[in-house]
Amino acid sequence: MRKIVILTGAGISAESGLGTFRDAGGLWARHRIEDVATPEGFARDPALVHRFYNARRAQAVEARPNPAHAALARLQAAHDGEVVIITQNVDGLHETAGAQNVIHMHGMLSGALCAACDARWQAPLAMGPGDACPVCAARAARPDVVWFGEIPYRMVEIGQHLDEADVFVAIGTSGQVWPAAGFAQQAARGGAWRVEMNLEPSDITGDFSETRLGRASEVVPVWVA
Ligand code: BV8
Repeated sequence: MRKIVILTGAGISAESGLGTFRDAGGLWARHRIEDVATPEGFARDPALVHRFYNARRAQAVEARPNPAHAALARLQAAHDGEVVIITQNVDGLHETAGAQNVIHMHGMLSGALCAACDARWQAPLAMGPGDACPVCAARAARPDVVWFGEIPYRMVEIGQHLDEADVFVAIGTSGQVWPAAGFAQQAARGGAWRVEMNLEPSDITGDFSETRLGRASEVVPVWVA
């Protein structure tokens, strides 16, 4: 039974209306990474960071999965071997499309985290700098997302999946953010066939056995069929 390990990035949610990071006009075009996606940026201006994530959380709750998310959920349900979905995305569109056990290596917009005691809870639609932790009452609530300089979630589990993969697929990622950008190379060391599906060649196109260019909502359902 072939084990399929899939990594998704912002490109899979682009056709659901959620901005990518690096495309023209993308999220980073309007904000410096240092200001909105680092612990230092949060310490400097928590209100700005909460505004950045509140806007994305409001967009994410309105967004609907597209045919690419649906195709991956179908693959998980129909494939006789294991299908593991690892996402860099913090939206919940894979789950809304019916995918199971999605690994959110960069966290989720729907999660809140206490910077003081590490408690986690369901984030309200809008968070602010004065929000208190429901466990320790410290006014240290932050989005439960992994910022630059922080360690992504479930890396040991992810490494095992990459070592065991027979097929590794990357969908809608520019391959510019580590450690996700190194996953194809790790899968190659384990002998996996590697498929890249992206709108255009990425920084890591050379790490793949094949590249299928096009919009995820068209390319992914064709590959899953
Ligand atoms: C860490 C937070 C140590 C939530 C994000 C090695 C070398 C150089 C630098 C580093 C390195 N190792 C570590 C670093 C530092 C840093 C890093 O990588 N910096 C970069 C900028 C050079 N990495 C870290 O700090 C990471 N931590 O390494 O800790 C460690 C490591 C391992 C084990 C233990 C300890 C933490 C990184 C996490 C940062 N947080 N998000 C949020 O705000 O969302 S990253 C952010 O970028 C998102 O998660 C996003 O998903 C991610 C990657 O971007 P993409 O998903 O690829 O999106 P992008 O816009 O870039 O590309 C979209 C692609 O889709 C494009 O190619 C486009 O063509 C395509 N596309 C568009 N439309 C479509 C489409 N494709 C198909 N169909 C379409 N319709």
